[in-house]
Formats: sequence, C-alpha cells, structure tokens
Amino acid sequence: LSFRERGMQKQTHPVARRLFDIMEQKQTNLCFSADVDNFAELLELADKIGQYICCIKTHVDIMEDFSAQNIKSLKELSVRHNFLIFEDRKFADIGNTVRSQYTGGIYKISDWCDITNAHSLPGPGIVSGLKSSLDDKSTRACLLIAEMSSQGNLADSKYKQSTVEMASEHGDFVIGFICTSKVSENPSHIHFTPGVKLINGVDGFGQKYLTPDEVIRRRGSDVIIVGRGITESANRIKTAKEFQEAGWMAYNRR
Ligand code: UP6
Repeated sequence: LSFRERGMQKQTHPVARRLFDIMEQKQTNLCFSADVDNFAELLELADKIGQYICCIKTHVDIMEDFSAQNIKSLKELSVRHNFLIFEDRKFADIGNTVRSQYTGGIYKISDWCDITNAHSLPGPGIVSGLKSSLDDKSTRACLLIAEMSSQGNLADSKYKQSTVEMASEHGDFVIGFICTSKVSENPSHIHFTPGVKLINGVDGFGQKYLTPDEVIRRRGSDVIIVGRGITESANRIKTAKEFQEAGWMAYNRR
C-alpha cells in the first residue's frame, strides 16, 4: 500500500494521517534529527531544509536556550513548510510520572509537539499515563520504541512483539514505532528508523548506520531519521536534499 492509501485506512490516527499526507504531497520520508544546542541554528536549519522533510525531531533537553518564544518560532516554521514536530523524549517511567514529564516542567512538551515517543519497558501504564493528560487525543501521537539502532541494545524479538501488541491496544495515541525494520503488519502503523547515513558504518559509541535503501526498501521501514548525516556535512541543505531523494527513491522502488 502507498502512504496515501495507508493514510486513508479507517483506523489511522489523525496525526498519522497528516504525516502520510505530508509525505505524499512533499514526496519526502525524511525526518531531520536537529541535534544542535541552540535555537538560532535549529530555526535556520528548519527554515532552509523544511521543504525537504516531513518531520523535524528535537531533543529539547539539549537546547541551551529553550523558551516558549523559540518553540513558537519553530511551530511557525512547521506551518510554513508543512512538517510535523517530533520531540524525541523517550519517556521511560511509570504512568503517573511520565504524565507530569509530558505536560509539566519548563518544557511542557505536550503543548507543542505533534509526536513524542516512549519506551515500552515499563508496560502499558506508560501509554495510559501520557494519554491521560490530553484533552484532545486527535492532535497528539506517540511512537513506541520497539528496537534501537545501537549495538548491544537489549530489545530482543519477544520485547519487540510485546511492544507491537501494546501499540495495537492504544491505537488512539500510538501511531507507530522507532525500529530498525518493519515490525507491524498493521498498515496504519508508521515505522521510523534512526541510524541512517548514505554509507553503512558505526560511530564511536556503537551507533550503527544503514543506508536509506537498506532501511526503506529492504527492511520495510517508512521514515528515515537523519541527524549527523546532515548536521556534520559541509553543505547541509544540499545533503538534506540528497537524503530526501534517496529515501523517496527507496520508497518508490519498494
Ligand atoms: N535515536 C537513535 N537510535 C535509536 C533511537 N533514537 O539514534 O534507537 C536518535 C538519537 C539521535 C538520532 O537520539 O537524536 O536518533 C540519530 O542521530 P544520528 O543520525 O546523528 O546518529
């Protein structure tokens, strides 16, 4: 099924539907992992490469200058260039705690991010806790971390399977997975894969890199997450376009 057809499935969550729409409209399955430490750089990148991405992924707790105003500016860019905002918070605590972490503190993540993510390790209470804080579940969504890209991670096949079951029980909030290959046969689930570069490799801390073609065409994932492949390149804009083209070509070949 194409992204468009998957967006039209009955059980597809509104946020997933929007993402499928954006991907088809802009012909991109590139999620840019904006792992920089200041908003001037993040906003400039979002503006310059916004046309090539379906989603921007943030780590709000690595920013030196977080403010509501800076988030408002990012939000404006996401509207102008039509991409979603995904806060890679990787929640991992009991439901009652993640509920406060999602809505409270200085970041108030649930106010501004379309998508966030959570480890399935604590059990389904983590999803219920996150969900319970939302007045309108149709505007916010979550990915469960079924697999990781790092060497030696502890997510085995049983863990992965249980994560998929957990997602299926919470279709009103969980729209897909962080994973290294397709884990669910449900067409409304979206698969996001980090650890992507134009050539295979590994960084100094066990991060494993695969190519867009391997991830999308061979392993059946949907969205490539690219950080340093773009941020460390000499020409970030041109490189972002290269990843967009490589990801989209792999999707078309599939
Ligand atoms: N990320 C992974 N692997 C996972 C889950 N998340 O790399 O299993 C996140 C990292 C980083 C990004 O936190 O923000 O994806 C990958 O960045 P990179 O392309 O620079 O390696």
